[in-house]
Parts: sequence; C-alpha cells; structure tokens
Amino acid sequence: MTYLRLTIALGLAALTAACDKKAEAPASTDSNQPASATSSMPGTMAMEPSAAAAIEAKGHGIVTAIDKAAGMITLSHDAIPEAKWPAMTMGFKAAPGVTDAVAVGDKVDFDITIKGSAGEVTAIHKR
Ligand SMILES: [Cu+2]
Repeated sequence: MTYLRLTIALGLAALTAACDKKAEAPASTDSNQPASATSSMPGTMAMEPSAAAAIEAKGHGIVTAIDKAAGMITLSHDAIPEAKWPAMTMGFKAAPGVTDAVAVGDKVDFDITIKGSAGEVTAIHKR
C-alpha cells in the first residue's frame, strides 16, 4: 500500500515537474532575445522606449491653415530641437481653445506635445 501511494505521488511529482519545464521553455527562449529589461518590467515594456514617449516642446511659426471642424491647425514652424524636427509646414491636432485663439497669417508662439511624428498644439498665442 505505502509503496503504491509513494509511486503514485512520485509519478505525479514527475509529471508536474515535466509540465513545469515545458511551461518554462518558451519564456527562457524569449529572454535570449534582446529583451533583457523584459523580466524586470513585464507588461509596460513594449510601449516604454519608442512610441509612447511624449515630448513637451515650445515652437514658433506662422499659422497657414485652421480647420476648426477637424480640430487641426497647420503651422509653418521653425526647427524644434526637442523633437529633432527641422523647420517645416505641418498640421497639428488642436483643441477649440487653440484654433479659436489665432488666425491664418498670425506669427505665433506655441506649446506642443509630440508623440512620434505627430503633435498636438496645447497652447498658442500671437506674437
Ligand atoms: Cu513639423
């Protein structure tokens, strides 16, 4: 009796151990990849370094178009070193408080939040 139970217990333990090893295998393969930070920061890792990093910056330029319905303002802006942007003309998301505050042709100073290649003008005023 005792032997039988022991055998069963050992057998279960061996099965469990085998399952554990199989379950661990993919994880250890992953950590071979250049994801050394993954183990210390599970979950947030993917978004951290690249896409989600928003940059707050100040800019100067001229309003070339305003689309209040779309919530967009187009600015011919000077270089923005914080985002490594050269001078260019581009559209930004803008809240009504921004699109209502200025007119096409105005020289403006503005605050922007930049994510990747897109930006939102969060404040603006005529120079
Ligand atoms: Cu730009």
